[in-house]
Amino acid sequence: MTRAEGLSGEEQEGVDGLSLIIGMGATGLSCARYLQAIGAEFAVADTRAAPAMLDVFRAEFPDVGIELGDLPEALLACAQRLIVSPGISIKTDAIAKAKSAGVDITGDIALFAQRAKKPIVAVTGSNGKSTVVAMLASILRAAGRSFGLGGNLDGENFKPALDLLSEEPKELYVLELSSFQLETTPALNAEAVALLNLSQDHMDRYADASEYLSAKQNIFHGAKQVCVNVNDALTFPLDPAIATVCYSTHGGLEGGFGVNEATGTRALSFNGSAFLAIDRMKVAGEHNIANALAASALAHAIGVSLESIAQGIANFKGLPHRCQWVAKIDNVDYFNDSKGTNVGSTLASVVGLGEHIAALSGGKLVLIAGGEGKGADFSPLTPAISTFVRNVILIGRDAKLIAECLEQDSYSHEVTFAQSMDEAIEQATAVAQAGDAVLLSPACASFDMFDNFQHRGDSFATRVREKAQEDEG
Ligand code: UMA
Ligand code: ADP
Repeated sequence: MTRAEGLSGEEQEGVDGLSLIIGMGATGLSCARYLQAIGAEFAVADTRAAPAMLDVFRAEFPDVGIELGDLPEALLACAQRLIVSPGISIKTDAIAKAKSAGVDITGDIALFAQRAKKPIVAVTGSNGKSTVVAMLASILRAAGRSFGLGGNLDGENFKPALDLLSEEPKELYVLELSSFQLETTPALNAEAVALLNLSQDHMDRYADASEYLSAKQNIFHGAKQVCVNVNDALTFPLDPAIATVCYSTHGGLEGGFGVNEATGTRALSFNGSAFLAIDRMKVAGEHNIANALAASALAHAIGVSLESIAQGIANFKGLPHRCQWVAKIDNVDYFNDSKGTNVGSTLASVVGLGEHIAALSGGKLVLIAGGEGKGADFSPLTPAISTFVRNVILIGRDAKLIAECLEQDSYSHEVTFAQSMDEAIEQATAVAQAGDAVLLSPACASFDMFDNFQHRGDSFATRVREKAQEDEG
């Protein structure tokens, strides 16, 4: 057995014996780098015959065993632990069997939590996670605090959590965590956490909503403070003894964060006193007010001043692929909300943008939706579609399922199908009227047609920008 070097006895325990990393994506790579750096013994496996990063692994870990295809039960059974990537379910037969045989099932976030020497601030929820951690990062920059930012977050800020441990030491760590990551994290022991909201998602991985919620609730284990939305009971920790920092999206809140409406200028408030006029925020929609309140509560929990909180929120410009304006063509605005990957997120953007467009120009939305539905029930979308959407254009594998769901309700909807993103944009352009907005917000995952949601959003934005140029030319 290889002894991991430079670790305390307790730290040693978590990496003794053979670790089998399952998944050769970004998480698997960060685990391999981490285990190599501490001198632990490990092998790697992936259920795919040719994962995209195979060559990277072979080049970086030439002496490490790699297993591809069906997970070999014998190898899993003789490992001390399986470090399972979030993209593969721990219910997978071979993994479940290994678990029953007593093999420890863990993940990169559990390893991170055991090793991190500085406080962790963590965010989960069905929607708004990336926005809240990015807002919190903006607040921490305004406060001059040093921090590592990672976890489920995508884009240029993207960094698997374990990679943060090889960087310069920081004052604290900010993590976005998915339910998949939390499933394998029994004790995060964070300084401050928030479970922002819960709406249906990933029903292809969970038996029901309560199993999904219970994975998310792992974020509370060992937390010193929990930021709760007093309007949403699902955001509360199970243990009432944990300290809470409260926020409310409905009005001001004594002893917590809220929204002051009384003076005529809507403002974020603490203890009922305004600290930032909402018209100074650069991201629109009621959901972003909820996100700003959650970020404020988390920042407050770790001792950041209201002044820095206000500055950080006012500085925050929003993230790509989240209701991002792309171009205006013939007096129609085009928005990319490719990160609208579930029903709750698309609902928030249809309502948020729909209200905005209605107030601005009296216009409506043309909605491009569809993809891999992940077993979702799409019916919660129908009242909002009926109110704000002129036409729905459906793409992807589950387009028919969404259409059937829209047909079943008492509202009437104009629905068409498109075979590609370009065709969807052509149809949208043809039906949109001056003052309308075209919104890509699929309510689905992208993997049936695209590499990921960024690829889907880029396909939309690239074609829309080309059209805008053709229009000018
Ligand atoms: N896969 C296999 N076989 C395996 C392992 C993985 O087929 O043995 C497939 C999965 O089905 C998946 C893909 O490989 O489609 C990637 O899985 P992975 O676990 O290797 O993913 P990583 O590249 O490590 O990225 C993961 C997160 N992805 C997922 O949870 C699917 C990234 O979040 C995250 O940024 C990264 O870890 C670092 O923490 C992305 C995401 O889509 C943004 N997250 C989902 C979401 O937000 O809805 C949960
Ligand atoms: P996540 O990281 O949880 O996927 P993001 O911050 O990336 O969330 O936002 C993804 C999409 O979810 C946004 O484009 C928007 O449509 C929607 N959204 C953002 N914040 C919220 C919220 N607090 N409640 C509901 N929907 C939201």
